[in-house]
Amino acid sequence: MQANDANELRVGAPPQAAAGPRAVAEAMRQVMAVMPPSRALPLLMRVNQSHGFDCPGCAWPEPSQPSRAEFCENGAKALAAEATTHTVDAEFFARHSVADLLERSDHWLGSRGRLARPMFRREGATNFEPIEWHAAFALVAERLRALPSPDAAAFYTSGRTSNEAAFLYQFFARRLGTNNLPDCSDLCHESSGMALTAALGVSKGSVTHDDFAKADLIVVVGQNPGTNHPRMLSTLRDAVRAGAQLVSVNPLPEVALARFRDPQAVSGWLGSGDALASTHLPVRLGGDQALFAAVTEWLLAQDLIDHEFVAGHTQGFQEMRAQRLKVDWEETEAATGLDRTQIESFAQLIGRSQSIIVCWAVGLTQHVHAVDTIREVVNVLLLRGSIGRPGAGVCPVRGHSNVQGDRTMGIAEKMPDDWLDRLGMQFGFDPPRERGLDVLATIAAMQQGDVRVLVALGGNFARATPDTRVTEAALASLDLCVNVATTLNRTHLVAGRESLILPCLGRTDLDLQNGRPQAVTVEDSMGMVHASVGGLAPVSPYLRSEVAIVAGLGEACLPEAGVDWREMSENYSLIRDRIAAVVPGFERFNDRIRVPGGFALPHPVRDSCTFPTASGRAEFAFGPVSAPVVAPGRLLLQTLRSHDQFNTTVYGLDDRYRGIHGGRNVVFVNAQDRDELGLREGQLVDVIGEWHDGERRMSGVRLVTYAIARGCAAAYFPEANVLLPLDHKARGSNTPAAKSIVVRLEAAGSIPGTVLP
Ligand SMILES: Nc1nc2c(c(=O)[nH]1)N[C@H]1C(S)=C(S)[C@@H](COP(=O)(O)OP(=O)(O)OC[C@H]3O[C@@H](n4cnc5c(=O)[nH]c(N)nc54)[C@H](O)[C@@H]3O)O[C@H]1N2
Ligand SMILES: Nc1nc2c(c(=O)[nH]1)N[C@H]1C(S)=C(S)[C@@H](COP(=O)(O)OP(=O)(O)OC[C@H]3O[C@@H](n4cnc5c(=O)[nH]c(N)nc54)[C@H](O)[C@@H]3O)O[C@H]1N2
Ligand SMILES: [Mo]
Repeated sequence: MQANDANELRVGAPPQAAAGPRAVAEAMRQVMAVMPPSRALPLLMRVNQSHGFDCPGCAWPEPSQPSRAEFCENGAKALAAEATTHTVDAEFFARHSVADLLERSDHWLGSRGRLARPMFRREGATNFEPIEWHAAFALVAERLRALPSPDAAAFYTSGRTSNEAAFLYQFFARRLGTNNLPDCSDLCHESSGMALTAALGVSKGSVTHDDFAKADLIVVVGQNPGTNHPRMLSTLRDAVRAGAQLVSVNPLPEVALARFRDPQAVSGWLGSGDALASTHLPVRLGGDQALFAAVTEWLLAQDLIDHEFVAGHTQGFQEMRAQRLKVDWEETEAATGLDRTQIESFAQLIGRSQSIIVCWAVGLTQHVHAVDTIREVVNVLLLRGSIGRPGAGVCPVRGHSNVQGDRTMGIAEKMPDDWLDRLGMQFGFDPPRERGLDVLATIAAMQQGDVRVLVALGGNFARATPDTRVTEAALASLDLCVNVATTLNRTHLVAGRESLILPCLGRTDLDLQNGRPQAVTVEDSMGMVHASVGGLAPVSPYLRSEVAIVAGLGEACLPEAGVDWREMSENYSLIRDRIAAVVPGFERFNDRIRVPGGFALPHPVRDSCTFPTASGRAEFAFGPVSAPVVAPGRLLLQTLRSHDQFNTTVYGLDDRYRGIHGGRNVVFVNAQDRDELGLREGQLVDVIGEWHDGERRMSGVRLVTYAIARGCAAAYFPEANVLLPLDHKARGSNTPAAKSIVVRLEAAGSIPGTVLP
């Protein structure tokens, strides 16, 4: 495959502030390049408005009073990719063989435009050919029926899928008889869900948008909102203006956390913008558990504890205290790369603050000790009583715009028994109870030949998962892969001896069923559920909604299921009635989505400071504190996102906020580490992952000297997934440890090591 690189890489200094007029110009440029103004204008006027559609980008919530233009530069890129009038039609597939397409980069594939026809690749064929919808559904039904058991199929979901489509999809899988419902959340915030459920009894974040302005202290750990959740910057700016202090804990000095120029305000265009984080702690990768454990030690030693809260609401304090008072400062300094004074000033700030919010994203979740790390963060909030009241709490910032909603709808390999009971009662069947497969287990089952058919409702399984070569081989061995998608990606090409591409409507498209426009619903990162109504004319008459496609599969595969698939697909309110009967918190669902802004799902911790754990109390964690071990001469590498991508969809080759232009094939290294390793700025290196089963190599990568914590390195996802084996994953959550890869750097072209596999 071509690298996502134009070989024109230029490296400059990062800018002084994020956003500003440049961001508006970029947003406009992206949108205008791929559609006429008559389409662009209504698109931008409807995004994130109560009468319009939810931005298909990130999961950051809309404020209760959205501004007229409630979108950001990167939202605009997501909109442009979806609302483009360029199409990938039957003629395109006739012109380009699969072998040809496999040579193309992610950037090239994704920027061809919207998939416009259902396509099929027969076994052994060189090209995809058009197929009619009914024939595609019949083919899937035939292949599923031929399987030895329903568990030989797996049903993947990516986080853009609406609540309605997700609910129908999980019912379809369970009615077939399997809980094999892996999803992108397994690769993303699963560690947050595990940690929060164990500590607080609720898997979701406990703050709302309005809490930010009430906080004294906001800590952003392991997250780069300037790129990945740009609308969060206005929230942070407002909080700072209202008096909150902001601390960023990150191995990189992400520019957007330092200074923000609001593209929607005159001051942002003319002035130098607002300073955001007053403190930046350049922690080492994976050093966060040690950092928060040391903060705990300090708070305990200084007795800066909310004793009333601890006594009234928590369990495990004495055990935790005994363990954490033993924290060793020398080990802490080594693990965090920070010195004791830095850590103590941070602890002081925490000890002084009454209302603390900690935000994090995948910088915390993609580590071997991710679950323990998040529990350590929660320990600190519990000690300060900073949870379950206004202006305080946990804020795991989710990725995809409806990833949280998909989980709420039952997209998970294991749902609670009472949930399955209600599902079974609602549809008159007995849902399977054994735990299904998550993403990594699905790959293992494909390798064993136990999973033979993969259906994917969105996403890019081949590129989002670790060990690219191994995973692609596993995908290639499937009997059939079915991809419901908006744009072309590599999974569609590599997976399955037979492969189906089923083109669907996106969030921005007008979804007419039986002549009536349909709304779908989504849940944001803070548990607000609201409606989304697309308005643009679909680019091809062949497109079907995700709901209609799932219903089509249902009708073909499960005609005897005792449900009227077609009726539900013609009127999504009927699906919402079913959701209301099965999913807690969705009572009177159809009524409540008529309210602009939607409604909040119940959250016992936030609503009444009650903790639905087994003990009825919030649980302190007191297990061992750990950090990644890196041998001398090696670096710890994280994989991260550039400013010009949405996960595996690469919009462009720049990473403006880090000074990178025209290429993605880079590895960021600290100047001192570079010198100690005897390497030079700009030189081509091989990045080599060293594992128990052999090495994995990325060749010919440009070394970029960067202000990154000592001993650490960074390279872009998805390219760097080749370095990561499948068994390097978070304990407990099974999330690939994509932020914790021990590597060796070699000048490119030096003696090659063994390349496995
Ligand atoms: N435009 C755009 N928006 C997106 C996405 C996108 O690709 N593009 N992806 C969406 C998705 S699915 C997700 S999950 C989110 C991801 O949002 P982020 O979590 O912001 O994504 P990453 O780019 O992986 O950045 C990880 C950040 O954590 C830091 N970090 C890494 N390891 C550590 C660590 O050990 N400790 C600490 N303290 N910091 C660390 C990195 O330096 C970086 O700043 O964004 C969502 N929004
Ligand atoms: N090394 C490394 N690996 C990672 C990560 C990392 O930080 N480092 N991050 C992980 C994370 S946080 C995540 S969430 C996963 C993401 O994993 P996925 O969710 O599988 O990947 P995406 O790139 O978001 O999926 C993009 C594809 O979704 C399809 N699509 C887009 N919109 C729609 C829609 O509305 N409907 C349908 N049906 N399809 C649509 C398009 O075909 C597009 O090509 O990757 C993970 N992988
Ligand atoms: Mo994610």
